[in-house]
Amino acid sequence: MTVRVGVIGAGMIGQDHVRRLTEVVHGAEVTAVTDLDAERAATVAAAVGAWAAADGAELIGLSEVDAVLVTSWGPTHAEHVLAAIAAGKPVFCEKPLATTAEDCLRIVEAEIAYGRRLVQVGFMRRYDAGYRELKRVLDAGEIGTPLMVHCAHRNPTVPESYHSEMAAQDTAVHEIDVLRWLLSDEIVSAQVITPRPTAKRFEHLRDPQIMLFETAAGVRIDLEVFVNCQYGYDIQCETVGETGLARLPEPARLAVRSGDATRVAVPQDWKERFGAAFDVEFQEWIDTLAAGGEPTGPSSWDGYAATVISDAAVEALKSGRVVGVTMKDRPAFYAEGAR
Ligand code: NAD
Ligand code: ISE
Repeated sequence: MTVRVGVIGAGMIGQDHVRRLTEVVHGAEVTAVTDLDAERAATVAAAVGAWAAADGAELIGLSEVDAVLVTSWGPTHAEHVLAAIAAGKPVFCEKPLATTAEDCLRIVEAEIAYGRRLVQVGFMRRYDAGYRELKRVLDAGEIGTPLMVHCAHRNPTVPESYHSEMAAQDTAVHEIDVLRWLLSDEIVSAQVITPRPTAKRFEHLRDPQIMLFETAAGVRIDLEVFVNCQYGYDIQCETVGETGLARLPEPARLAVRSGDATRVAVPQDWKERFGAAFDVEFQEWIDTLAAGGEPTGPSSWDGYAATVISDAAVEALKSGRVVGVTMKDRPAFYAEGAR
């Protein structure tokens, strides 16, 4: 069975996912596209022989759309995800699930009321081969009980519209999700320290930031978020356990020896660094839907948790204090192995 996907938001990542669903993933077809910019929607739709819908509501209602992909701006996600649930259609939502904890909870409640998982959130790192290997090693107990995790999330530059809160909400949110998953643990507090700011930033931005998280089991995580590092898109993750250490591998790149030096290129953006992870993420999503199953990737609950924890980090940045994470109890619907 071919899964017919409607795409809401034909910007940078929306266009990349349209290409992926059309050229890389087996068993999928993009049948409709919409965007606030109607001309953009028409161009992207025409290139793949899809219908350019007037808006998200029309797209979700189309009988030619079996599943919905939301790649519009974050504040619009909740509206589209809730509409897809109301229509009983599976929906893949790029991160964040929603920009407020309240909206995330509305989605969680709507999905529970529907009685079946429909939502998957686009935390693609869970599909990266390196992170999967790291999880296998941790789960197998090969480095003993995890005690500390040292991470870095660096972007070469960010646009002027990127503000200090986005370091948690837009950037660190990937580590927040992947570390909850890697450690099978929950983050319970956040603190943010601000080193000397880089001169290579827009004046309004606090950059870099060091985020310190603690988990329920007492694991300490330090995360450097540095979004104007200049040299590349660099993701580091090292877990220290009682009997060893496991480090995320560097992406495979050719090593060029020339003169008296060895040069290995550093990826320049998330598309390059996580391209293969996105491919796996979408293939698995489509395969599950084609088989009539419920999505197995990051859930609405994971989307809610990530938003609550990044909100705590934002509060920690503003207050300079250690901020406790206040989260609802996890519903049985989302318990591990429940579905
Ligand atoms: P973008 O600005 O390039 O594209 C967003 C598009 O959505 C624009 O074309 C805009 O006109 C359209 N849009 C906005 N509201 C809409 C609505 N209500 N209905 C229809 N179209 C609408 O942004 P982007 O970089 O593509 O990011 C989109 C989303 O993807 C964001 O939530 C972002 O956080 C996420 N993202 C995820 C990753 C990742 O690593 N997983 C990377 C980049 C972006
Ligand atoms: C962007 O939205 C992403 O999701 C990237 O993975 C992240 O590195 C970047 O900082 C965000 O702005």
